[in-house]
Amino acid sequence: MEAYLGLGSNLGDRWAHLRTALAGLAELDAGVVVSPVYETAPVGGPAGQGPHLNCVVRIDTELPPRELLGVARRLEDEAGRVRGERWGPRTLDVDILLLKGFTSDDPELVVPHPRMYERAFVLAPLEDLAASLVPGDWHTRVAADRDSLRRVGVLLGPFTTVAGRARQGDSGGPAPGPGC
Ligand code: GSY
Repeated sequence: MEAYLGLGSNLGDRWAHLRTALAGLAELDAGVVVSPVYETAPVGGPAGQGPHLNCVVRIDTELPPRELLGVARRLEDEAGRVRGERWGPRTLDVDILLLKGFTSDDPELVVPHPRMYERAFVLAPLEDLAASLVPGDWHTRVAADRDSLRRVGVLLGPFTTVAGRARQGDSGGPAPGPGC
């Protein structure tokens, strides 16, 4: 099944958390494609939080949705995520956004993700990966949000990075860590 996951981090070594999560997802299957990484202003939650790094990943997996959710939570736990304040700062978020051919309104796993179409930090990287999955009007609909994000680089590793539309100022990302 084709799955789209949103990754985010705004606590600790944000690049390392994203890289480790990607390595964990790459172990599931070879078919991992990752968008560029965006630095984004926090949406919701307490004031004073640092900016997030966000990207979207597409994987091709045989795992049933519930098991994929279990993997997402395990990766968050392994990043030392403390489940405290709602929408508070977090080392790692792994959100299931879309599963091709599957919808769910189970409160534990709502698919498509209930807030994804209001979030520029999801829509911008998702558009890089699969423009046809993103509503054409989002640039105007979530304009304020959209202005608060900028592309800051790419994650390097044993997966495909989608460059999207090249933009002046893209840094190419910081030096990769071990294994990436
Ligand atoms: O649901 C994702 C966690 N999250 C984020 C995020 O990943 N990025 C930004 N910019 N704001 C966020 N607010 C929440 S909650």
